[in-house]
Amino acid sequence: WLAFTSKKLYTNAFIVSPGPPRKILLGYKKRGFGANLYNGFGGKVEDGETPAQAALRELKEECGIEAPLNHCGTLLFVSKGGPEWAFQIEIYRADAYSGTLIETDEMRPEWFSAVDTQSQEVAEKPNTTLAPIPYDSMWLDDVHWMPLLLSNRHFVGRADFDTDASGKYKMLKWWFGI
Ligand code: 6OG
Repeated sequence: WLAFTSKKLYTNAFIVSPGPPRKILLGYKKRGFGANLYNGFGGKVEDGETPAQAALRELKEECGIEAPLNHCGTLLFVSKGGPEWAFQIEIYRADAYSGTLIETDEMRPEWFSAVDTQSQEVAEKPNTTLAPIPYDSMWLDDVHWMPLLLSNRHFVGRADFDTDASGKYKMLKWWFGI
C-alpha cells in the first residue's frame, strides 16, 4: 500500500429513491477534479464544519436540493507520485429529497436505474426507461462499493491509484469491507 503523511476530508452524497422504479441520482461533473465523470455530490469539508454539515452544503450547492442524509461509508484514496496526502471521503445517502433539482456550473444531475436485475420488479416491468449506472464513466473504485451503498450496508474501503503517461488513472489495489 502507498504511504501518505496527511489526509484531506471530502464528502460524497447519493439519493437512492425506492421507486418503483428504484433509481439513483448521480451528477455529471463538468469541471475540476474528476471532470467528465459521474459521481455523487460533494466536496471539501471546510474548517469549522463537520462532514455531515459539508455533505448537506455541497448537495445544495451542486444540485439545489436538501435531503435527510445518513452516513453510509468511509473511503480512502491514495495516488502514486501524487501529493503526499490521501483523500478521505465520507459517503452519505438518503432515500428522499426536497427542493427542485437544478443543473449548476459544476454538476448536471441525472437519474439512473438502481433496480437489482435479479428482482421481481424487473420480471414484472422489464422496460425501465432509465439507463443503468454508468460505471464506464465513473471512478474505477465505484463499481466495487456501489452495490454496498445500494443495499444500505455500512462500508469502509481503500483504493490506491497510479497515473500513466497520459494522466489516466489506474487502480493498483483496492480493499472494501462491511
Ligand atoms: P470537489 O473537487 O468537487 O470534490 N472523489 C472521488 N470519488 C470517487 N468515487 N472516487 C475517487 O477516487 C474520488 N476522488 C475524489 C470527492 C471532489 C469530489 O470527488 C470525490 C468529492 O466528492 C479517486 O470539491
